[in-house]
Amino acid sequence: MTDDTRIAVKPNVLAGTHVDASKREAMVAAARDEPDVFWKHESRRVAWMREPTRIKNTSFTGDVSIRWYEDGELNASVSCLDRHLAERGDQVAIIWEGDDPNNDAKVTYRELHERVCRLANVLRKLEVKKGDRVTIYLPMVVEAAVAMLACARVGAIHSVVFGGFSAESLASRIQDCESTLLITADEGRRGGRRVPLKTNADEALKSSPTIRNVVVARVTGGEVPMQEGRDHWWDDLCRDVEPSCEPERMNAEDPLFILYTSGSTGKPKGVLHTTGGYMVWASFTHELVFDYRPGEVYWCTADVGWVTGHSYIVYGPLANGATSLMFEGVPSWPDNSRFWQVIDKHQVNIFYTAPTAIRALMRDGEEPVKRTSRKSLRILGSVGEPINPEAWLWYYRVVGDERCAVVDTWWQTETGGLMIAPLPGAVELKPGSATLPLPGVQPALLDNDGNTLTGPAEGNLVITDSWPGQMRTVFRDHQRFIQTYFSTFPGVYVTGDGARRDEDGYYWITGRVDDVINVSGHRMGTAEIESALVAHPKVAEAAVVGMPHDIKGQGIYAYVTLNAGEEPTEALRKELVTWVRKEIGPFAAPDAIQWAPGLPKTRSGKIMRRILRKIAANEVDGLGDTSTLADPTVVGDLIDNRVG
Ligand code: 6R9
Repeated sequence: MTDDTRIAVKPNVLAGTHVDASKREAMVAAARDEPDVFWKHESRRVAWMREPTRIKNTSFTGDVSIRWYEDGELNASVSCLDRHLAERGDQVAIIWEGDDPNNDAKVTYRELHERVCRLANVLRKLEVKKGDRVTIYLPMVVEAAVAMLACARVGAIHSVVFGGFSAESLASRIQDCESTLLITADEGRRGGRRVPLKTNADEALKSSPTIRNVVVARVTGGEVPMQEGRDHWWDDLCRDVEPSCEPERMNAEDPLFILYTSGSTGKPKGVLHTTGGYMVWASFTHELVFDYRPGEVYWCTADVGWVTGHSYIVYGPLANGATSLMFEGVPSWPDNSRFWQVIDKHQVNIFYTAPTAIRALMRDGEEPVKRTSRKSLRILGSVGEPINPEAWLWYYRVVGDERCAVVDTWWQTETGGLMIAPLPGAVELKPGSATLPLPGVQPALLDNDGNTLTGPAEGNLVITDSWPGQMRTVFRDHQRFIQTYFSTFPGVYVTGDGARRDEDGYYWITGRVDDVINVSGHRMGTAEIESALVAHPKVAEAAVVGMPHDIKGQGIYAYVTLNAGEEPTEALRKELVTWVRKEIGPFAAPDAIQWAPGLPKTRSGKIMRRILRKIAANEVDGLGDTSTLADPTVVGDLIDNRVG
């Protein structure tokens, strides 16, 4: 595969495409040269209670201040619900497909509006006020979208915690933002198994004193303990309130949500998104990149616990009046044809998933795909990690029958929405490349000294000016925001990713340049896994790096030094894996643990991760300079005892 491999999208897929190549060029120029005019125009995508007159007011230097539409007022739930009622109240807003293939449901915009209003009234009754934080710990059920929108309606800031996180991870996320209310469920369902959400929540609540009320959705009907006065069943509460609810007037810069995400150091950061700019960006990118047309069925397979679920299951599609499919299950259950069966069952037109899922399904060959029709499909999206050209081509050929555009979308929790991605019909595709920046996105590549690279080059991917969906701050820690994103290279937003730009200006994301790893699209800081490991009483020290993994993209490789006198046994290895699952969540379980009597450190005590990454990847010939190590002999021992 070379950079010249180009794929032009078949015209029949694109009849009536919103944006063609020349329109795209014009949009890119307008957004760059006259951002106030361009983004004033695009602001019409959301329903304002007070139209903004001040559009862009941003600075990437000094104290870093990002404000968009700052005198506008709106409520995100009105943009997603109320304003659709007249025109498409009876259109399906959410198709819910259960873990069990015989279990599904359709919720119209009118029904969704009523469910959101009822829960919003419940929140008000439980004294949740504008600016309060509400933590949401739910499986992939319609209630998750209802809960997010109900928070938005009363002006509460939601913090969704992925249902795969452990009690400990949930507790630390509640503590950091001091939520006063938790919304959870009895249990979740995934791949035929049950996930004990309420039990985990109860465990977390032992160390979460700020929570006054817990609203529990009945999902499986499983028996769970309810604490009198604190825990309430969702259905009981919603029965006794009005089906309509006055939305809170929010300033465009009032917070909409917090989403915790991993960085290279410290505990996860509370990424804060505000209302106006985020909603415009979610709507704009969803319509352009997925070429969304009224009446189409759109399916994003992400979990609402990640940013992709926020922007591309809930806010973007609903702002655009789309029919958004929400899937409770997994691609491999009851069998590995499930995705394609769901596509046929609900006549899905646009499908958006992660490379890790594609790679896992590829392994099972074409038959599970080919036994389904998939005729309804028009656009295929990819997100979460770099997609290798082989997986891209399989997606294009086998899933899309060479008929559908594949849109590889690069973005981050911090960016709120898609940043680098093709507009189908306007941009020719290259397998493995996220292609070109969207209108309003100004990427650049810098070398390690901060010099801007021109033409074809590889370097640190930065964004030189603000876009409406950008995160505004780290919740209650603006200094950390500045430090993390604007200090390595002053004056630009540092993404933490590396990228290559080819002769045609196409971007090829090469992966993280920091200590963040991406396992099956789950983003984790190596520091988080290390601190979980050293919390074990037998562990003295740990260093975690990513290693290449065929399906997951990256696997977790941990070097562990035990306390003096502890025996490195197989049983202890298993115990440590279980320990990390419990501390963080099942997805953070190490794939390999190597016992390391010593770690390669510089004389100042800094672990040389470059070396550990090479050993984990079994690239021991190119270890580079090890002369600055305090004790170079540890390297030989580590190489000899490599695992796997
Ligand atoms: C949306 C999301 C962000 C990190 C990002 C990058 C990686 C996401 C990608 C991609 C290559 C793509 N990433 N999409 N890498 N190509 N299309 O995933 O957000 O969980 O914050 O992760 O994921 O490394 O920096 P988040």
